Amino acid sequence: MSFDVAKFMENVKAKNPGEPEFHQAVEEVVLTLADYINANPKYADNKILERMVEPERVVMFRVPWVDDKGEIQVNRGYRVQMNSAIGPYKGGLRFHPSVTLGTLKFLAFEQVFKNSLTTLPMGGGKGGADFDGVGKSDNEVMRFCQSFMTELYRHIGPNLDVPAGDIGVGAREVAYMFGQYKRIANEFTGVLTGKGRSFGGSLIRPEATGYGVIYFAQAMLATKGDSLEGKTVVNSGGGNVGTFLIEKVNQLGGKVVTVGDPYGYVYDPDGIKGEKLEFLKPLWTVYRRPIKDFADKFGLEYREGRKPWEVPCDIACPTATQNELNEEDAKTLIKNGCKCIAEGSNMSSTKGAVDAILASKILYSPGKASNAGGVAVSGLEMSQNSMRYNWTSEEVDAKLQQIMSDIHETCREYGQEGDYCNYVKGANIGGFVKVADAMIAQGIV
Ligand code: 2IT
Repeated sequence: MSFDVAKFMENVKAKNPGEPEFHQAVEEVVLTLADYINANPKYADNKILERMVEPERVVMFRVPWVDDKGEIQVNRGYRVQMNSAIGPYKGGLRFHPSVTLGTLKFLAFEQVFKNSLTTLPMGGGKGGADFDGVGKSDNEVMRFCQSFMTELYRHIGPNLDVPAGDIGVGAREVAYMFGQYKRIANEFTGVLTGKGRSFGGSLIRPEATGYGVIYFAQAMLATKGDSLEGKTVVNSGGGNVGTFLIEKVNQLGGKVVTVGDPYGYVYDPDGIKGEKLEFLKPLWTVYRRPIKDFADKFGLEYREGRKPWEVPCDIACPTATQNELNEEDAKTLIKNGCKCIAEGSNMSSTKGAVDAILASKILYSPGKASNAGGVAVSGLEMSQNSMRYNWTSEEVDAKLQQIMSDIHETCREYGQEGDYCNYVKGANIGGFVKVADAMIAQGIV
């Protein structure tokens, strides 16, 4: 049975109307997998892709809560349990007004491949709500998180589904949700990751995604005999991923000259370091404040309504959200001499951008490979919780570095084409094989 991409995508679109991001994520994967699947007929015979695009389970629920004025608010909550062939569902929760079922299906689909690449036993899932934490008081956020968990708790568990943070869900939200789970389930267990240190969180989990992106970039550069030393890096996000990415670039002798938010970006030709970086770290993740505050505080240039990809650089790191880098941005980066793009956000680039970047043959890693450090350390947090033991920062960081290096090797194994490595193809095939073989072994379930 040969695999027909066009027909497959037609079915996916017909069955999942109004979910353009899900279509985009699936199409990218099936286009890069088609040759491999045709060369290995067991995958088409077993309808593996047809099964993988169908979530094992989706829950959608009402999240009612009362704001500080005493008014009733209603949000919509979700958990997409995409694939559990190789482990319990694992993936973040996103709280953002843009969240829809389609967004979470795309993220859950990506997560299946990413988690497989980490080498750890984790299936893929994603969840969240259309809740906007900006401008909400601590008590409002707590009440929302408690209401969200009051429904979600019956669908998750340490051997079933282990959520974590994502956009709009940081240490504070995870802690409130953990507290509510513990209270309702009457059990102290590692049911969420990204927890506080004093109740089962792992060292290096906050740093893991940003550090991991740079470890991956380092591995890509090393294939060209190059390093981060002396490099100029352009970065978009000022959240958890972006800030720790900046820290790692600084440690390795490079400099990061931009940080942004949906409204604009700050340009700092000297590089964001020292006191500036320490101010920046909690600005969004704790205080949910706009990036303009950063420019104002240090007298830096704020470029309103613009994106950082116009700044000439050696390396570009999108760390904000999906489709933040379009075809025009990609062409501008390449024209200005950018040699490496390492994605920190999930599906950072539009299809047009990916095509332009691949055609240029510069070093390019998709988010599912280079941002896997976050979920990898979540997997290590689960291991530590199960052992009732904590590793030191050095131990966790060493494991993170090893995992990023292993992911890089897997991408090369499946993506090397002569002296060029197509990391998109490598990550998709590498992530697919383990899950697909487990699904075949487990029968038609
Ligand atoms: O996109 C991601 O990999 C995450 N938001 C982290 C997921 C996790 O379970 O740590």
